[in-house]
Amino acid sequence: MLNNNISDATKYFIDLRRHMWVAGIELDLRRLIWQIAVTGKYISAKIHESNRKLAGLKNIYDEEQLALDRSSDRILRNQLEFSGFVREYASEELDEIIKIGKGDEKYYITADPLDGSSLVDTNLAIGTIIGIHNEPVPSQGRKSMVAALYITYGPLITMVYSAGKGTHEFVLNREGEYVLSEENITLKQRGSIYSIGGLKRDWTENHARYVGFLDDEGYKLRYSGGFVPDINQIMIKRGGVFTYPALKNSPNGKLRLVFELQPMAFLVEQAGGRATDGTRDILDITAETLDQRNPIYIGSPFEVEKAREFFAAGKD
Ligand code: AFP
Repeated sequence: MLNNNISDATKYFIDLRRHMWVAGIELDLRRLIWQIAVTGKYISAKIHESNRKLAGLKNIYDEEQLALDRSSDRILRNQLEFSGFVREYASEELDEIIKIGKGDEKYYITADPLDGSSLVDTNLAIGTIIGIHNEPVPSQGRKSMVAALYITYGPLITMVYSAGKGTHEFVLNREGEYVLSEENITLKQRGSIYSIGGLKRDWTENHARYVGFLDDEGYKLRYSGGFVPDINQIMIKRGGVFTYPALKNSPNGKLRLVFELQPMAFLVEQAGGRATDGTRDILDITAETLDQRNPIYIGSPFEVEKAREFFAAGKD
């Protein structure tokens, strides 16, 4: 692991490949993470090129445009097909897991190629979420997940990864290199912001009491509607809680366990935080189906444990 006291001037020269090498991450995994990070550049170029146009629209040459989330999926899939490290690819954009390797590759990928695509027209940040497993998915997250990462497409393009040796942020610079910006991100025991998805009128009693507690404690609301930037905010501000809860009319919440929740739980745990559905650790939940949804409370230890307490003591 690199020196924590590394100066700002020095750390900007540490690129992603060097960081992973110094951290002692296994060669194939390093190469795979690198290839996915590179894909972020192509997806970001696609976002720019789309000029906010979404599915079903025609471009200036009168050609049908693919929705950005679907074209991001294609970019990712094409890149990984030739990587030599990926046996199977499961994407939120596809109905089935597809075999993209020869059959002897080590890794299984889960991808949410472009999360928050409905925010593209507003010019808010959006992102890509990746999980890397050494067993077929869907399976038990903690047991099979060896790495996770997300890429944010905002004013800056950043990449946050963990291969089980801490969580680190890199910024894409003008030369096209991912350079280290935050090493060993460590969440505080307790933060001061909350992000809450779902309509208030649909909240369960336990959840409403929990939010009431956060309000009384003076937490500030910070919600963009994009899972990646909302989690990234907690990472970079070093604390707080994001929740997309069980709702009266959708008891499993909205977000997908395999594609969204488990990769983020891995990254947050590696940063000293926690993630629960109210009773179980997100990474301990076995997915029954690829598109399974679960409620989530994720962030600093204090807020996540408080959520567990409210659910343990509560009625619903
Ligand atoms: P889209 O990909 O359809 O924009 O959904 C984004 C998302 O899956 C996730 O990124 C957000 O946290 C969540 O939905 C926001 O949901 P609400 O619009 O219900 O707040």
